[in-house]
Amino acid sequence: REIAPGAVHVPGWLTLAQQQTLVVACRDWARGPVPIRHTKLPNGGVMSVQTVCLGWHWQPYAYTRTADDVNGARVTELPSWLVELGRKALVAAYRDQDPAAADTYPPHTCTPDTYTPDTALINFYDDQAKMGMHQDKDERSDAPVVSLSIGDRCVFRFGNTATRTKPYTDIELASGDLFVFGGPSRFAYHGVPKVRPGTGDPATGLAGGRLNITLRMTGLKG
Ligand code: MD5
Ligand code: FE
Repeated sequence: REIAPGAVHVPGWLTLAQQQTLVVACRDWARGPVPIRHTKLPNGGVMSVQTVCLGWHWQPYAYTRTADDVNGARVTELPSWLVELGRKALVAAYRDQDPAAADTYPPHTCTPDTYTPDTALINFYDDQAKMGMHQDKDERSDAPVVSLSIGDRCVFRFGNTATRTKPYTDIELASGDLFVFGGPSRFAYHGVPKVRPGTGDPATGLAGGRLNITLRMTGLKG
């Protein structure tokens, strides 16, 4: 389950009921006030995934409170039940895995008790969508990122902190899986080279595609 120091995969962590709740909530958040959209990059590119944000809006490559690149609206608040879910995720990935080392394992700046994510990025992948290798470094915090997957399976590529190329490890992520990226893995390169169409369970409420929810601490004030 520990793919690299601080990078912990917990397969099947979300119950079906939790996945259903998240799908319903994401459908609501996707409607607005900032509608889910393919993010336009400053270099003229357009991302193949569709994204909606809570708490802070990720406007490549900065966080803002209003979606100035979409419709100028203020983003939806991050609900406290997602903050609570993020803390439970750290318990499952870190504290439960090595109770003796407790909150010092692996080295990270947040215990589950102090983890206070203030943004969620919700990505929807259709059959063709992918995400190229990148680092998440727009946050001014090295607190862990919590990743929740729902729907179709995908290939998740976990790389290294030095280069966007090899060595990397390909991992299959399935519906309900939790992944926590903390400590020395927080700033590793990673991407999603492919989704596996038709591999999700319609009982989640997602008829097709893949949903990924990441909880993060931006380190920003205001
Ligand atoms: C996804 N999303 O499956 C992934 C899951 C993104 C993104 O990459 O930026 O929206 S989050 C994976 C992640 C986050 C932080 C660090 C690392 C991976 N890592 O060190 O590998 O849509
Ligand atoms: Fe990322």
